[in-house]
Amino acid sequence: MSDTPQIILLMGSDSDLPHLEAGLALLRESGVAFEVRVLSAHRTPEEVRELSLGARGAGVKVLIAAAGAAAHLAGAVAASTTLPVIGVPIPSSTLAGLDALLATVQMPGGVPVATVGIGKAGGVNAVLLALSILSVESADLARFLADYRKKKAMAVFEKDTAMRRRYAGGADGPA
Ligand code: RP5
Repeated sequence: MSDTPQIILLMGSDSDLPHLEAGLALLRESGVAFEVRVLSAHRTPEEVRELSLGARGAGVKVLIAAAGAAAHLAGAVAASTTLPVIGVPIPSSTLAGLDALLATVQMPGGVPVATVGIGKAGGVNAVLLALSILSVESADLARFLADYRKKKAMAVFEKDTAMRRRYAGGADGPA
């Protein structure tokens, strides 16, 4: 695959990383070229704008922007590009991510941000959504995503088997 980053994942602070590591591991596994940046809508607004303005010309296909608290990063990115932008609300403040969710999802009409759930599951889903977008033109990625779903289903079947064994016999079974 090409070395040009297809996906850029931005986070507002390196303190957001623990919530994004599972998604980043998945991104690595996918084999898609990506770049990870720490840029802040409030602390480094010029750099956010510069990156967003140049992304399409640089061959980037999807941007993921993760931020907590007054999370304006995804919106600030979307303001300067028409590429797909996926926002991940990070639970980094005393409001546990509800603040970031509302700040990320409530974009004014005309400037879309596809917002996923708060925290780690959101980080994973943001990566899966970005890969889904790329899979429109990649049979390899479509296969990768189908395999991922199969593995998730297998994990549920294993848990189901374990649970049925544990409670086999119902009311008459072992405590
Ligand atoms: C947000 O403020 C960041 O995305 C982070 O979630 C939060 C706190 O940042 P730090 O003070 O830890 O750098 O912009």
